[in-house]
Amino acid sequence: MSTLIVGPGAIGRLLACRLSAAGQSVRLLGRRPLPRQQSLTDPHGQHQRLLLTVSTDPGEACQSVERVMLTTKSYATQDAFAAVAGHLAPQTPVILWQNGLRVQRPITEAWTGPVLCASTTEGAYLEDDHGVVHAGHGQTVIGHLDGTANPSGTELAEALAAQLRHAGLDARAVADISVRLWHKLAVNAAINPLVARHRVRNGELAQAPYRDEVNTVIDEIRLILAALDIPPPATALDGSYPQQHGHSAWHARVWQVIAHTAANRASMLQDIEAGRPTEHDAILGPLLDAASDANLPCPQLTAYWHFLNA
Ligand code: KPL
Repeated sequence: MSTLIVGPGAIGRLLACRLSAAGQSVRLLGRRPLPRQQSLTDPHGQHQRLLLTVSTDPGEACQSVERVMLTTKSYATQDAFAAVAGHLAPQTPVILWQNGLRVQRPITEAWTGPVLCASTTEGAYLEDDHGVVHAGHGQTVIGHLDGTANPSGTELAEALAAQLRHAGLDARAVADISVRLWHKLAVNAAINPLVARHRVRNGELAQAPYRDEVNTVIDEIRLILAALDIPPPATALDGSYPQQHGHSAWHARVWQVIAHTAANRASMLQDIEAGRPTEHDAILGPLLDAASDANLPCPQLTAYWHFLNA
C-alpha cells in the first residue's frame, strides 16, 4: 500500500516515519524541500533514521498512490487537496487528520472516492527539518462521517486502524467519528481562545479571573452542542468530577483536560506567539454557525472569534 502524506508537520511526519519503519511505502509532499533522511525519536528517547520519499511536486508525488492522508492545518487543507486531487485516481481513499470541523464534510461530499476522518491525541513535535519527536503515546480514532451508514468506510477504517497499530500507534475504527470531532472541537474551543487571548498556560485558567470565563464559555458550548443533538461526554476521563468548577459533564471534561494539561502552552497560544495563523475558523466557526441556526446567544465565543480574526 503506497501512502501519500500531504503536510509534513508534526503529525504528518510522525505518520510518515512510523508507517515507513513498519515497512510501508510512504511519500511526503510539502511546499518546501525537506531532507530525505528523517529521524524519529520515540517516547523512550530512542532514535531511528528513515529514508523517505519527499517531494514538492504534486504530480510527481501522486504517481501510483493508493491512499492520501491530509495532515495540513485546517485552513490550508482545501488548497492542499485541490493541488493533489486532479492527479489521483478517482477512487483513491482520502484520510483527513484536521482539527475542528470545517473541511471534513465539504471534502467528503466533493471527493469521488471514500473519505475518512481521523482524530488523534498522539503527542509529537518537530525538532527541525530533519526529525520528529514522538513525545507521548495517545489514541487515534478513525471513521466515516456517516458512520455505519457507510459500510465500506467502516471496512476501510478498520484496515487503516490495523495498519497504524502495526506501526506502533494505538488506533481503532469508530462508528461515531462526527461526535468525537465535535467533542475535541468543544474542548479546544473552551481552552484555546482563552489562553491565546490572555497568554497564559492552561493550568492558570483555574484561577480568578479566568475561572468564571471558562465556565461561561462551557455553558455557551454545551447549549450549542445540545441544540445539535451531540451527546455530552459520558463521564470525565478518569471518573473524577470536579464539582467546584461547574455542574455539567462538559464542565467536568473541560476542567479535567485543563488539569491534565496544566503545564501546556496550548497550540493556539503557540501560533499567536509565533505570528502564525490560528485554527480559530475550524474550531469556533462551526459553533458560531450552529448557534446562529438555533438562535442561541454566545457573546463569549463571538468575542473570541473577533479577537482571533482581527
Ligand atoms: O489540544 C489542545 C491544544 O493545545 O490545542 C489542548 C486540549 C487545549 C491542550 O493544550
